[in-house]
Amino acid sequence: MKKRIFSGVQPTGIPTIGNYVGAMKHFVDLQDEYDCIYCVVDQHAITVPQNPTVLKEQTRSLAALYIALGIDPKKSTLFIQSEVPAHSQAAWIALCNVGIGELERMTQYKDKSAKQETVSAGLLCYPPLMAVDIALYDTHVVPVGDDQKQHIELTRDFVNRFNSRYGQGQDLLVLPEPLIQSSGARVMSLQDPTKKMSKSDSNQKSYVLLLDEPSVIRKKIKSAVTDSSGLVYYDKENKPGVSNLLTIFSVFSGRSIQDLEQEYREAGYGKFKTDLAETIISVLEPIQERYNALLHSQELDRILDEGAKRANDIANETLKRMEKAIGLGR
Ligand code: ATP
Ligand code: LTN
Repeated sequence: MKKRIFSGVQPTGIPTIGNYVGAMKHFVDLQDEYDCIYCVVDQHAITVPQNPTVLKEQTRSLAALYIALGIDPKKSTLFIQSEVPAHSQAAWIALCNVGIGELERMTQYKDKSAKQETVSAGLLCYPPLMAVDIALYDTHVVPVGDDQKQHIELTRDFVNRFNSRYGQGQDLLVLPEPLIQSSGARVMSLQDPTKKMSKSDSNQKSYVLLLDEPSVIRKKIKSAVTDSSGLVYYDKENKPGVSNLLTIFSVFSGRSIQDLEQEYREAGYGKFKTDLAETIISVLEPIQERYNALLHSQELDRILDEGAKRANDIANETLKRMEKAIGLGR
């Protein structure tokens, strides 16, 4: 039997090329080797304030984008988190088996809570929900970007604790492993290459979105921060901007960084950026075409209905197993 993969993306905006390079591109590549389950984690999105109409639109849009990127519903399961109630039911159990101190140590919580006027309890309690997203599907492998490493560690701690508290010598839940790519696991902001590229950044020039038009992509890449040396080579410490662009170029073109350095070292930043923008556009254009055809189709609803059905079947079984072990119900 194939090993199981689970991963999720929040519908907090249109995904950036950072989401693509760090996670979503690999979701597609992993479909043949694994039994993949991918999720639009809308319940995670409401840990910070969201406009209801926009959230609904972004949820559908993200689902369409997953398929446009190449998630094949014949191979993989795609569903929306809130359509599988077992996630919130199991999250309560996880919350009762995770300490507040563990949650307060999460760097994503520290970063995001610092940006909020009022911090919801949900923002603090987000990692146990993520832990059960993963555990409910007996997941072996979780492909994510580098920023999620700490959440996967917490998931592993929860699974180990749950098994030892309630398993009576048996593993009730599967212990998952993160899968973090060696290159592109942390794409940086185009305006401040010391910060992660993020779709919720207030500066639109800091990211390229997967649905940006070619003219916008050209402009954003052109205005990306570099340095004054004029030479194109990889040196993360001293040339963070250029190194970030090289990483993006490498993933989008399938060429090695060394190969790109050889061609562009003395070509000037202008030529380097023009070619990078055209490479990104050539990958994104067909994705955008498929996305536009899918967004309002009944096919998308059919795929999501089928995905929710399969996800509910698997998740309910695990939830029952958890409840029984704990002694909940009659
Ligand atoms: P937000 O910007 O709203 O905080 P996000 O983009 O950080 O959200 P998700 O949409 O949930 O968060 O991320 C989906 C996947 O993309 C995760 O696996 C995450 O690790 C990865 N990811 C996010 N940003 C980057 C980045 N800059 N580089 C590489 N991978 C990333
Ligand atoms: N926390 C992740 C999104 C996420 C996720 C998951 C990723 C929610 N549930 C389960 C992998 C597996 C984020 O903020 N990027």
